[in-house]
Amino acid sequence: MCNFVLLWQFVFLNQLKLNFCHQSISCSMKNTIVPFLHQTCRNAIYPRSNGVKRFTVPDNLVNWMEKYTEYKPEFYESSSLVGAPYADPAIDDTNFHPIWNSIDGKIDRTSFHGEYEIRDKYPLNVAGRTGVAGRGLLGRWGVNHAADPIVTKWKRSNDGTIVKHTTSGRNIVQMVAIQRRDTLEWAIPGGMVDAGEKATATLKREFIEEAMNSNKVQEIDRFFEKNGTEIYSGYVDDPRNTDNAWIETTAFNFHDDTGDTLKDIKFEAGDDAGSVRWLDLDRNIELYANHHDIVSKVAERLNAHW
Ligand code: RP5
Repeated sequence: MCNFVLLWQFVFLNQLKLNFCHQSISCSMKNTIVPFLHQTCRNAIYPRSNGVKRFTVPDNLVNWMEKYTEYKPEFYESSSLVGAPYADPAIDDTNFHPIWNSIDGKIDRTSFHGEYEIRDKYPLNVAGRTGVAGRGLLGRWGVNHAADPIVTKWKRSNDGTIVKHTTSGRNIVQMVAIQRRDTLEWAIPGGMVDAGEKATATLKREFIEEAMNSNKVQEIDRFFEKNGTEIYSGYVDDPRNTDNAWIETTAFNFHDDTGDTLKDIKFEAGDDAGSVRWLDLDRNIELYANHHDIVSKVAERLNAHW
C-alpha cells in the first residue's frame, strides 16, 4: 500500500512537472520538484529575527538552476537553537555527521520531493531560493517534518440538518482551526514530528496539545484511529523556511460524518495556540503558510462547499 502511494506520488509529481513546468521548481541535477512557487518565505523580514531582511528573489530566479550572480543572502540562525533538544548542532560541529536524504538514526532527513542537493556542506531547499541562508528558526538542517491534522464535521443548524451554502448549494464543512500565537493567523493545529516519532502519532499529539488541552483524550484517540485519510504530503510554504532548512508535512483529514463523536468534545487552546474554533471552509478564508491549499483538498475530497 505504502509503495503504491509512493509510486503514485512519483507519477503525479512528474505529471505536474510536465503540465506546469512554468510554475514548478525542478531544482537541479538532483531529482527534486515542488509543484508550486513558494511565496510566503520570500521578500520579507525573516520572522523573529530582529530585522534580517531576505534577499530579493524574483519569481524567475527562485529555481537554483537559474544563474543569480548577485545573490548574497544573509546567514541567520536563531540563538534559541543552541543546545535545544529538538535541534541539530551547528553545521561545522565536529560531532555532527548527518546522513542526508536518508533515515538518519531517529531523524527522517528524506524529502517527499526526491533527493535534494548538498552544496558546500549545506542542504539546498527543494523549492528553491528564499533570500536567507542558514536555518533561521528551524531546528533541523534540510527537511523539518511536520504533521497536520484536519478535523472536520458538517455545519448543522439547531435541528441537526446540514447547512448548505447559499451560492454553491453544497454542504458546508467546518474544521478545527487554531490561531497561532506567533503570527496570529488561523491555521491547522499541526506541529513538528519529534525524533523517532511517526507522523501519525504527531497528528494526534499535536491536536491534543494545541486544540484540546488534554480533555477527552480517549475519545479523540479512537476517532483518530478509525477516521484518518491522508490528503497531502509535501512542502509547506512556511515563513520560517530558508535556503538550507524547510518544512514538509503529512496532512490527514479526520472527518466526523454524523457529528456524534465530536459534539461532546470541548475544544480549548493549548500550547502554541491563542484561540481555537470551528471554521467554515470556503475559498476566501485566509490561513497560515499554504494551509489554504491543503484544506482545499479536504473540501474536494468531501465534495463540500469551497
Ligand atoms: C507549518 O507549521 C506546518 O504545516 C505545521 O502546521 C506547523 C508546524 O510548526 P509549529 O506549529 O510546531 O511551529 O509549516
